[in-house]
Amino acid sequence: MNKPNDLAEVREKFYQDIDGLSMAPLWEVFRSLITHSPKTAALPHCWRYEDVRDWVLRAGDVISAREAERRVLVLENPGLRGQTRITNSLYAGLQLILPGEVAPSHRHSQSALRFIIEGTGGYTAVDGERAYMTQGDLILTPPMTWHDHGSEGDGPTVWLDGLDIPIIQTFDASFLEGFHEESQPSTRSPGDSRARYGRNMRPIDTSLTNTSSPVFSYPYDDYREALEKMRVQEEWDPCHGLKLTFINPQTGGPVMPTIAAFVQLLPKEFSTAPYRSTDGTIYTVVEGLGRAHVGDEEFQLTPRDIFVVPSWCPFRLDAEEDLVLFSFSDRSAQEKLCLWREQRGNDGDTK
Ligand code: GTQ
Repeated sequence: MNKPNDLAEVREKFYQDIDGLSMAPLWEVFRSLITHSPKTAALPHCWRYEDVRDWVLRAGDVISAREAERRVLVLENPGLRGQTRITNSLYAGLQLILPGEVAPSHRHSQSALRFIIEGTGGYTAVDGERAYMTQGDLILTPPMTWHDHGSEGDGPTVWLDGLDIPIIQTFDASFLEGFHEESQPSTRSPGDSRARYGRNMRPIDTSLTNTSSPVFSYPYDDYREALEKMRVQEEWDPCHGLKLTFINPQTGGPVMPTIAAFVQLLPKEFSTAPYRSTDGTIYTVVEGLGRAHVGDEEFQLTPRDIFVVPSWCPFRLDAEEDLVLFSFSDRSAQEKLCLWREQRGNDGDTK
C-alpha cells in the first residue's frame, strides 16, 4: 500500500484527474458545508445615519432618479463586500427621491419593502394606488406588483429599501418588466386597499390564500398607538420587550412570501435577555436611544441608525430612553422551508 505522503499525492492526482470531468471530492469540503450550527461570513455592523446622510443626498448631484431607475446607496455587509447584500439572503439600501422626481414604474419577481427614514410628500404607487410617506411608515411592493416612486414634497425623501434579491438569485428566478409609461395611472384613491383589507374586514368572496398582503401601507401613527396601548399592561417579553409582526390580513401570516417585518418597543432602562435566531435581521431605530450588543460588537443607537444582526449571532439591547425599533428578516421564507430556529437566553448553548 501507499505510504502516508504518497497517499496525499495520490489524492491530489486523483482530484486533478476528476477535475476535468467537472467533479470534485465532497470529503474535502463536507465540514465547511454542513456545519453544526450556522456559520456566516456576514458581520455585525451599524450605519450611523449621521455618517451616511450627506452621501445619500449627494447621490442626488451625480445622477437623477430617472437615469438611475432607482437611486440607491446599497448597504453592503462588510463581510460580504461586492455581493450587494446586507445578509447572505437579503439586500438593503437607502433610496433618495427629490421633489418632482419620478423613479419609473417597473415590476419584478423580488419582494420589496420601504421603511421611511426622512421626508414627507414622497409616495410609492403600487398597482394603481399611491401610498404617501411620512417617517416611520412601512410600504410594501409584493412580487410582480407595478411600482413607481415620486415626490410632491419640498425636501428630500429617504427610505430604507429591503429586498430579497439574493434569494431570487439563488433560485435563478428573476424577471423584470418596465411599464410603458414612467408613472402608472392612479386607478384607486390613496387608502383604498386599507379601507378594503386593513380594518378587520374584507370584501366578500376574496381569496384567502394570497401570499402577499393586499394592504401595502402600514402608517407609523397606527402601529405606534398600538404599542402605546399595549405598554400599559407591562407584559414585557424578556428577549423582545413588546414586539409585533406586521401581517397579511388575509392569512394572519407575514407580509410577503420571503420577508417578515416587525416593530418593537422597549421602555426606558429595559435590557433584553440574550437572544439569537437563524434569520439574520436588519434593524432601524425609529425613536429613542439605546445600545445594541451584537456578537462582540456594541453599537450606540440613535434615531435613523441602521444595524444588522447576522444569523445565529448573540444579540441583546439596552434602552436608555423609550426605544422603538423596526426590523425585517427572511423569517417568512425560513418558516416555509422549516428552517427557522431561535434560542432564548443562554440555555442549551449550541455554538
Ligand atoms: O424601488 O423598485 O433598492 O427595484 C433595489 C431594486 C429598490 C425599487 C432597490 C429595486 C428597487
